[in-house]
Amino acid sequence: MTTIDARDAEARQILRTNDRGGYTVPTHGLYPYQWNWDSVFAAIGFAEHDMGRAWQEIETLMSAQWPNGMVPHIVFHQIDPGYFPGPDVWRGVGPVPSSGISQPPIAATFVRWLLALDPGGEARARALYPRLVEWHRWFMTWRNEGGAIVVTHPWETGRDNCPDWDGPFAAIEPEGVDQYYRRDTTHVVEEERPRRWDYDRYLYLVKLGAESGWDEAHLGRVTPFRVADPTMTFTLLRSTRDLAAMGRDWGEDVSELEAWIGQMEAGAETLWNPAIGAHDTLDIRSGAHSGVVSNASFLAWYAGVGDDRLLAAYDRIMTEVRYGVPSTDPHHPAYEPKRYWRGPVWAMLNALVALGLAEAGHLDRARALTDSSREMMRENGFAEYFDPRDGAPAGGRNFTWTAAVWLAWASPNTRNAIWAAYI
Ligand code: 9WN
Repeated sequence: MTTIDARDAEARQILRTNDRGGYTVPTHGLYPYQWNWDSVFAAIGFAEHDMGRAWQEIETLMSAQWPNGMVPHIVFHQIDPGYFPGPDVWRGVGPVPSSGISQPPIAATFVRWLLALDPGGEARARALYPRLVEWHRWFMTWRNEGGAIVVTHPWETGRDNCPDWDGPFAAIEPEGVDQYYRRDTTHVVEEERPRRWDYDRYLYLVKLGAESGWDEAHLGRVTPFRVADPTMTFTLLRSTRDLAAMGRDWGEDVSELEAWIGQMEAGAETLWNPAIGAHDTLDIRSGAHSGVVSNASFLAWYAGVGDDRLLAAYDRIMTEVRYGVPSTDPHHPAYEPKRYWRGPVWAMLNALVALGLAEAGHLDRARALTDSSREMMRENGFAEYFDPRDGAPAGGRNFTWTAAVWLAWASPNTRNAIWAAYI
């Protein structure tokens, strides 16, 4: 039986091994570049033993910000043929080679946490502040549908192949996609990855964006894929609250941020689907809700808009699996417990759900989720994701964000003051 102490040491070692100098890769081989929200999780892991390195992780990410404010989802610092699609396919237009879409904007929240853990880092947080405001403004300008935040590619939500996209994807005929060779299935068995059907559509949407020079005004008009999403809406809402709190402390004018918060609170409500008792995605093109309860649905508490209406769905789903929170409701016909975002448990998402539950006063549930996640990682190590039936590890191994949330949240030896306040 692996002990908690042994896992602490292993988690630190994973962060060290995946460190490429100023930025961290999610895992060796499968993901050889800097990913946006992975890096932000890495930062909170580094904060356990190296605060300077924690700040640097987010600074490196933000240095890839585009002139229009967008912060890309992948930054291609050093070319690696082991990942597809690479920079030649994406054709990003920022200061560093990058993808052309963003990812869940959790950074402002984590910057506020780093500052709470390291008040001496105020100058670094202040330097990041205007860049974060610019990024949030990009979302509110280009991705704002009545206060709900939309994506133009599933990869943007970080929940690549969840069943929420099945409806909008069925309406897309991926014509004109050049022949391509996937690299992901050379690292991970096919059953744990998205299907070819999904990849054809992922690449169709990348091509559409790249050919437009990532012109958001143009894409907003022509793309067949425009879907309002709980991951984006809830993380941006939470991050904007944290950004406004920092700005207020520093005497900044935060009226624009406050207006965005009001808009997003209203927008979040448009994602509420009474048929499933949870927030889900809303396809702007067809007007249809997906009807899928996902782990992102339970980020409502983290966003400060979760109310007791959501508890029934949470309690039902958590009694159906040994390890929660499954990325797709096990009762949904599309549930697949080993296939990526169609069922498996993601520890880093659990960390945010647990914190939101605790902040909303649901302390027993927050502690139960923390305990079961700790057990899952202690037994099975730091995999990319886990099978909700038995915790079996799946996807990539030695994963940065899993190791990071172990250190910051799940390990009773090392958890930081943010989570320790409740759990
Ligand atoms: C595409 C790096 C990323 C995560 C995402 C996860 C996965 C990439 C892929 O890996 O996506 O961005 O190639 O499958 O879905 O959440 O940030 O860990």
